[in-house]
Amino acid sequence: MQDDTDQMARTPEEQAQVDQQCRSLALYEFESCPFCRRVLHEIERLSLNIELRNTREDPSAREELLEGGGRTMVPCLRITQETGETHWMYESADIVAWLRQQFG
Ligand SMILES: N[C@@H](CCC(=O)N[C@@H](CS)C(=O)NCC(=O)O)C(=O)O
Repeated sequence: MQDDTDQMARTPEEQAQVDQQCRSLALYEFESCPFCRRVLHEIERLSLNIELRNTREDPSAREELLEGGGRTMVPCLRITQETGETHWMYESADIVAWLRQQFG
């Protein structure tokens, strides 16, 4: 049975499908941010291959976040919808809840 501490296990086919879905996502973050760590922990628990964009190490990531999301606050999850529309989700609790709903 899956609980909150177990890492999610999937068949290779299921994981490939999840990997495909994750290609439309990117997490803006940096390591020393405790809110980011909370989201990164959930990403690991759910075995998600999500691109990480470090806003402390990569000025272009910070610029993208500011231009797209309107704030430099991290964590922020960039979600590109099938329509091509981009949604910038701030707030670690909202991101964790959304990831669990999509992939949990
Ligand atoms: N309520 C937010 C707090 C996030 C937050 O305070 N992030 C800090 C880093 S730990 C930050 O990005 N500060 C810089 C800024 O707001 O531009 C959450 O839970 O995600």
